[in-house]
Amino acid sequence: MRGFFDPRQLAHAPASELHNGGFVPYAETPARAEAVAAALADLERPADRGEAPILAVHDTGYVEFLKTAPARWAAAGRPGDVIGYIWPIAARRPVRLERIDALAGRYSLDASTPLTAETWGAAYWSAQSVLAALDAVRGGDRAAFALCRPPGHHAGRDYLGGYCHLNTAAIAAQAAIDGGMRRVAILDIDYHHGNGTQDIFWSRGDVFYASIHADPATDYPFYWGHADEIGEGAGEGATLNLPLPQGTALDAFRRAQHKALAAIAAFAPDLAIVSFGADTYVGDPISGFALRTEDYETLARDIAACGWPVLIAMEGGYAVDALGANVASFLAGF
Ligand code: OKP
Ligand code: ZN
Repeated sequence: MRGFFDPRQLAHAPASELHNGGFVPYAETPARAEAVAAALADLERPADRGEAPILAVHDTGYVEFLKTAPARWAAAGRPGDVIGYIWPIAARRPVRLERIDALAGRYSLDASTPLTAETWGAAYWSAQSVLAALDAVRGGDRAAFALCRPPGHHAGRDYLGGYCHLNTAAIAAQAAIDGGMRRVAILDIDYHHGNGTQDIFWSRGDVFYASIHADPATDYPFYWGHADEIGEGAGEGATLNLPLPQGTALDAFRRAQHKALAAIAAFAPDLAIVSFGADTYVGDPISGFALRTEDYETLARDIAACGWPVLIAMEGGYAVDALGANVASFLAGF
């Protein structure tokens, strides 16, 4: 299977994140991507397909914010990485936002995703990696892998959060549709619910979003991912949430994935995009499921058996020492 990654994705390295009342080392490290790259032979560098496929999903003002916020932060005399502290919880009236702090709140979901001067470049190449993998599948490959880092599934049209800035799975889905595919399914099997992906396609009937994740009653992102969230308008029924309790191991996870695959099969997609997180691993430091390395191959075989072309986009996975083996196991299932 071809895989894509650009070393410029490594440059984003915030110092810390706000966690349980204090600043702790940032969990979404460059070492994660290095571990995956080391475990997979010959990842290819993506070509540059430009900003248009990014802007087909993301708001122009938001993209401008990602590019310029670090310089504005520095110009305001601030130390460290850009981080918001005030959020517009009510309706967003079109008020003029002048201060960097106002913008940081406007364009973010949480305070666990600081921006550095290198963030835009890393996110840009993460998006280019997923677009390159899409082209491999469009060219006839049964499956292709994008080592997306930073990850994408918490990022919405106009907000970052959960270590995510550009929604790579959504960018690939939109590019697939714009390239002539009629229906795309996204299967999100990261430990966390992909609130950004769900939000982007919430009212759309051409992109099916199915997610298996830790119950938002106990886990980030808390506000989204409940079973009764099913989409609306043309998208009603095109969102499927399968929350599972902490402690979930292979059997229950696999049963949930069978449900998701059956729903996707009924949707009859031209392409399946898998938002793959290995933070479902038993040894993950920030998560609570109990999958083992060999389980990823089993889950991948179940997906491959459905017969759709598959684009695999990397999301989370924070047990760095096991991450390469876990991703290799998943890819082996295809
Ligand atoms: C990203 B992905 C407070 C805890 C919040 C955010 C988790 C983001 C996971 N620092 N952590 O879905 O793997
Ligand atoms: Zn996750």
